[in-house]
Amino acid sequence: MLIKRPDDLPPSEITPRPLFEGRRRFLLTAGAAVAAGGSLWRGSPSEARAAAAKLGPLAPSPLSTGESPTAYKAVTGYNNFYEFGTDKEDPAKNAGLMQVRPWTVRVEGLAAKPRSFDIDEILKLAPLEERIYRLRCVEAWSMVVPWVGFPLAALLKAVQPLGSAKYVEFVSHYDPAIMLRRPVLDWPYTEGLRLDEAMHPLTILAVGVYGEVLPNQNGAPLRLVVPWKYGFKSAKSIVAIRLTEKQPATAWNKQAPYEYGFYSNVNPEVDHPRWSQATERRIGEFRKRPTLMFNGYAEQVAHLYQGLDLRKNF
Ligand SMILES: Nc1nc2c(c(=O)[nH]1)N[C@H]1C(S)=C(S)[C@@H](COP(=O)(O)O)O[C@H]1N2
Ligand SMILES: [Mo]
Repeated sequence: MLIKRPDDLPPSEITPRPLFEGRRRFLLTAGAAVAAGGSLWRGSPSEARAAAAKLGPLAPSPLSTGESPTAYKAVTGYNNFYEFGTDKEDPAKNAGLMQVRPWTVRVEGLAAKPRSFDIDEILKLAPLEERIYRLRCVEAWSMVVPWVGFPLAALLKAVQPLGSAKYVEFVSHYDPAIMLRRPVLDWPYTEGLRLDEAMHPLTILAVGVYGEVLPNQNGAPLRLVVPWKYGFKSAKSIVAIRLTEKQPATAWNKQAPYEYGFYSNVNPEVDHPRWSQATERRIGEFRKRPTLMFNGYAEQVAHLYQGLDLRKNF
């Protein structure tokens, strides 16, 4: 986000992992078919997968978009996870070093019953669903991702937030032994939501993608997904979730406060200071498409921001 503008990134910059070649094409559990176009980015008949553990069976969610998911190899090979490098292909190359078991998530702060959860305990809190969501990166590209997860609200309710809790802070794992030490961001990566945004039924914790356990580069074993906000709000590899009274600091806002606000709702009318947010390039497509208000989720979330000046609160 600091270095390259989206339009400077040709698809040829991304090398597909040889791992995927010659393996069998995966069929979506929920029955949605990956578009079988010729290009790498649309998914070809020879598209193939690493052998990850299957999750499911997963009921299709009414909250899913009807759009075709972006190719598996783009979803899992074109990533932003700066702890593992700032190029899009770095996370897939480097995140394998991260140990995702055992994994503990502290859910703490202003709650009646704050406590730590083992990841396998979290998996049993609520039924897993497939949620096919649009993901709009602040860099003006987008994808459609078939996440597997459950509402964040289920985990928050388990600790009983106090009336004084107004915000939720998310803290990503940081291990300097295997991650970038250069302070590109103020590690650990942190993010935040208002409590009502966090409790919204569209807000999920994802543990899988494409019907399988989340690859490390996508934020294993547990990452946030907030589909109406720019992708950077969706913190990966979460180790702590904290209920707070004050608006938490966030990694990108600390890094460049005039460029990345706390809300970061997808908004075609409010440009990033260095580029337009009016259009986006869907990975796998050539022509740009218009960016939709709240990434197309206005009907479900616009009410959260009534009376708020979205230019000031960008
Ligand atoms: N910890 C952490 N979380 C992160 C990031 C990151 O660099 N570190 N990048 C964010 C950005 S900019 C985007 S667009 C999404 C990308 O998620 P994906 O790689 O699963 O598509 O993750 C977000 N979560
Ligand atoms: Mo992003």
